[in-house]
Amino acid sequence: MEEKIKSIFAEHFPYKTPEMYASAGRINLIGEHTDYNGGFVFPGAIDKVIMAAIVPNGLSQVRVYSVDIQEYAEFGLNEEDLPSQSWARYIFGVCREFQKRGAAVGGFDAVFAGDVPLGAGLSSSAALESCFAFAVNDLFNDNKVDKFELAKIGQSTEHNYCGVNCGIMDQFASIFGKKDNLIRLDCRSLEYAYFPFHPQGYKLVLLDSKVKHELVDSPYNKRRASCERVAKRLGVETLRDADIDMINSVKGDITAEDYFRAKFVVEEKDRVLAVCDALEKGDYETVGKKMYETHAGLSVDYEVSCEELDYLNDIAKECGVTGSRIMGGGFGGCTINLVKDSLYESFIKFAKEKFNAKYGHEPRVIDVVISDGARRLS
Ligand code: GAF
Repeated sequence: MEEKIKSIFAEHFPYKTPEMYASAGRINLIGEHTDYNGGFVFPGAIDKVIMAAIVPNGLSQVRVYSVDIQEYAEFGLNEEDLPSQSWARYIFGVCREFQKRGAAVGGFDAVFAGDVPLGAGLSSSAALESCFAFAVNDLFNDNKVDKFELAKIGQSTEHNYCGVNCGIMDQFASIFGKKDNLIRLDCRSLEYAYFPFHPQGYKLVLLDSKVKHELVDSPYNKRRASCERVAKRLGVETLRDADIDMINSVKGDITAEDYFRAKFVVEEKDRVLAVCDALEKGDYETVGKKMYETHAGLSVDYEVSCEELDYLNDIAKECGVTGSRIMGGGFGGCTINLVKDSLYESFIKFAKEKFNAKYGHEPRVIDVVISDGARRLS
């Protein structure tokens, strides 16, 4: 991918050799919809990236070509210069968020491409934001903006330019990702710890339902609003400060929908910590059990699953897979599966056949390796 991007860059912008940057998509072992509730998450960066060739152009214009979408965008750096292409808004947003923080950004020329599957819930958008945030910091700010702020720049880009009121998990994982390590992140304090992840005798595999996951215009923001209403009713800042007894105590004053959303969040918060403990002991059976519990909660209480993802979860159960659940925001995308090595081949074969028989296409199998996050390549 690197050579291809460089050669396309040379065609579009022949005058100068660019610097190369990359940032990663992410998986999340457990802890969904907890980030914007101040809870814990447990993600890791993966070996699927967005990669960009970038060089400052001395103008106040950004000129950028997307290899995968085969589109070119050109925009200025003022608020009114918002580009019309939705993919370019991620880059524009990153530039604007640097400016809002008093950091430097000038015009630049860029070409980018990626292998983070789009719409699969692996956070290609966070990879794009983090790649450009890392590059702008390196090229215009001598890397003076710290990594926490880089993650926040990506998150604010989603809020202010892309219409998704997301939490910090995806951008944090993309920026802070470390090879062979998952990250336990406390989304309230942003304290984090790396957990070496070498599941002996198990594999992590994603099965993409190919139901397009798209958080823009999805009910994602509605889920967040439900949680905020319950927190407000309880008089706490976020549901991080609530437990099931507190939620039960206001059951009569909130809608049934809000009740079930909040119930899921407080249960999920505890599951993340239980999984971290289990991992430290090498107890993968408990990890897997919690993954199934998360799936049930996301499907029944949080209602972010779909028929295809529930079916993939049922198939995993039927095969005796250790753990399986919807991953990411939901509304389509992948399941993440923790599978014993000895079961891997037969599970994949069985899942493909059964899913194909019901939906007329096979799920896409995505093997992932836990890898480094944002970085300069050259
Ligand atoms: C999406 C969001 F971007 C994250 O912030 C997080 O809320 C996730 O859905 C659900 O855990 O990926």
